[in-house]
Amino acid sequence: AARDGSFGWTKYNTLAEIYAWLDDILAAYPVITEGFVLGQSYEGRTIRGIKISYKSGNPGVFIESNIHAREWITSATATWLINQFLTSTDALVRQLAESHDWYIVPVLNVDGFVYTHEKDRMWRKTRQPSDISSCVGVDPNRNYDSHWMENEGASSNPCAEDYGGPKPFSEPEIQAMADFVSSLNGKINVLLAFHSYSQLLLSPYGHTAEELPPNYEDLMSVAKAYADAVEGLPYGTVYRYGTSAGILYPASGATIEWAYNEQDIEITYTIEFRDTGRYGFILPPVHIIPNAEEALVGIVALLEKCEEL
Ligand code: ING
Ligand code: ZN
Repeated sequence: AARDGSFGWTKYNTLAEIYAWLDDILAAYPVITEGFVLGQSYEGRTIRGIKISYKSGNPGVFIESNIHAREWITSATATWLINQFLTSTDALVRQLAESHDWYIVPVLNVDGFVYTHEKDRMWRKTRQPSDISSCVGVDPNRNYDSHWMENEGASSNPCAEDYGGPKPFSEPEIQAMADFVSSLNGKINVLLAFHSYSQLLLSPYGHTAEELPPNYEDLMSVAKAYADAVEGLPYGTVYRYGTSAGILYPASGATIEWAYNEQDIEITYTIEFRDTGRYGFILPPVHIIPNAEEALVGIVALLEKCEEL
């Protein structure tokens, strides 16, 4: 648990350490926080989340983190944000924390995450075996039922890193996410999916570069607010932004695509955190707090910009 000193932001934590810390947080803030269970993973682990709500009826912000197993900076950042939303004394952070309902899942791909700690640091996918191949796992960020497998946005080869799976929602973790977000019934206004690395804000669409989303201008002005806020910090970190298919590569069946196209959540981004490739996924722990500070000022600016729309 947090009190015995095993959890912190000067190192990367295991799933057990994150869950023990989450229990401490839920116990310390019983009025403002509520734990929720998203569902069970293929290997039977519980996928947990936390809702932070200072008052009911606030606009909802959903944060999905560590859908890709090796992207450890994402859960380190998500847990740091949870702590900030509960403990920050900064007036702007407090105001923002208190005026939104936060739903945060620090580790979505729990099986893959444990596998990166115990067996293979560079694992990306889930851990469900395939019926047609000896290769294991599906790219969970290609498994949502939204333009699934269209336009070469995912691979049909089970050995590929971007394998879309045998069918949409074949992965229990992704089905659980979809069921939970749908059950919130329009209460989510903003959905952020945390990834690493590349320092990018990616908006829909991922399934095509031929077309732009209807609120493209808004998505870009909100992304610019995030990037400008990060650049305002003394670290000198630069974020670029654009649509997934436009500035990165075509990708179908991703979380933000499903949330935007099928759930009518109008503000959705994939955020690719530090760095730009020097360390890549194996980002040294000294980056955790600076990266998290960037995420915090970015999200504050993003939500402020949303209020102007
Ligand atoms: N990148 C994301 C990926 O799933 C992405 C980029 C997300 C593209 C969503 C399109 C839509 O490939 C990483 N680093 O995982
Ligand atoms: Zn990723």
